[in-house]
Amino acid sequence: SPPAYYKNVIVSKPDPAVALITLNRPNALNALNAAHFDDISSALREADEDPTIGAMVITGSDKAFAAGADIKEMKDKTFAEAYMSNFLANWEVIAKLRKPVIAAVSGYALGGGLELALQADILLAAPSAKLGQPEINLGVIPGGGGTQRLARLIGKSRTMEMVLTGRIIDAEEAERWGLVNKVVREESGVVDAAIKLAREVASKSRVAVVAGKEAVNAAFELSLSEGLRFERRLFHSLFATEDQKEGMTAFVEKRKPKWTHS
Ligand code: CO8
Repeated sequence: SPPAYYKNVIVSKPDPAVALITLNRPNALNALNAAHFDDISSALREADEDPTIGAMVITGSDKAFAAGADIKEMKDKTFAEAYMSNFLANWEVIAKLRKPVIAAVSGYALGGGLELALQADILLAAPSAKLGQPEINLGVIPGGGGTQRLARLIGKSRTMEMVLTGRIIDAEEAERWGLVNKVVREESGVVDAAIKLAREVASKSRVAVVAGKEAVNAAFELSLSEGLRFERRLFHSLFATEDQKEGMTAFVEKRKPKWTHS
C-alpha cells in the first residue's frame, strides 16, 4: 500500500528489486500539477536512492499515462509567479536519476505527459497509447524537452509535424518511428512487460547498469570522440569492481555470476 504522504502516486514493489510508480490523479487524466509532480519526483528519487532497488517502472492508468501539464493550474500564471516559484523546477527529475526507468504508456501521453515519458530510458506502449505534443493548440510550444528529445529520437521532419500541428500519433506509428521500443500486444499488458524488463535489468550488476546508462546518455551531450573516450574510461574503471571479477570468473567457470553490486 502507498505511503500516506503520496497523494497522487501509488508506489509498490512488484518485485523485491523493482519499484513501480503509478501516476494516480484519475479525475484529471493524470494531468501534472505541482503537487502531483512533487509526488512523482519524490517517489522516483526515493527509489533511486534505495539500495534494494535496481530499476523503476513509471506508468499511468489504462486511459492516460498523463494528459500533460495541468492546464487549469497554468492558465492564469504570470511570468513572475512562474519564475519566482521556479515552476516545475524538478521537471528533469527522471533524466537525472542514475538507475534505469522504464515507462509503460497506455492511453494518452500528451504534452508534458509525453515529455515525462521521453525522459525514461526505455519506452513500452500499449496498443491504446496516443502520443502527442498538442501545445500548439493552446498557443504555446512544448516546454519540458519535447522539441529536443523528439528531434534526437525521431528526426526533424517528424518532430516538426508533431510540434507544429499537434497531431496525436497512435502506438503503431510510434513504434514505426522508433519513439517507443515496442507495442506490447500480449494479454498480460504493458505494465507487466515493463516490470519483467525492469526485473531483468535489476538482476545485473548495479554498478555496471548505472555505468551503462551514464555512457549511453553521454551520447546526447558529447562529441563522438569525447563520448568514446568517456565510454572507454568508464569501461576501464569497471575493472576496479568485484562484479567484473565475478562476472568474468563465472563465465570461465561456466556458472551464473553472483553480483554483489560492488
Ligand atoms: N490539464 C488539466 N486538466 C485536464 C488535462 C490537462 N492537461 N487533460 C485533461 N484534463 C481534465 C479535463 O479537464 C476533465 O476534467 P473535468 O471533468 O473536470 O472537466 C478530465 O481531465 C477528463 O478529460 P476530458 O473530459 O477532456 O476527457 P476526454 O476523454 O474527452 O479527452 C483528452 C481526453 C483528449 C486527453 C483531453 O482531455 C485533452 O485534450 N486534454 C488536454 C491535452 C493537452 O493539451 N495537453 C498538453 C498540456 S500543455 C503541456 O503539457 C505543457 C507542458 C510543459 C511542461 C513544462 C515543464 C517545465
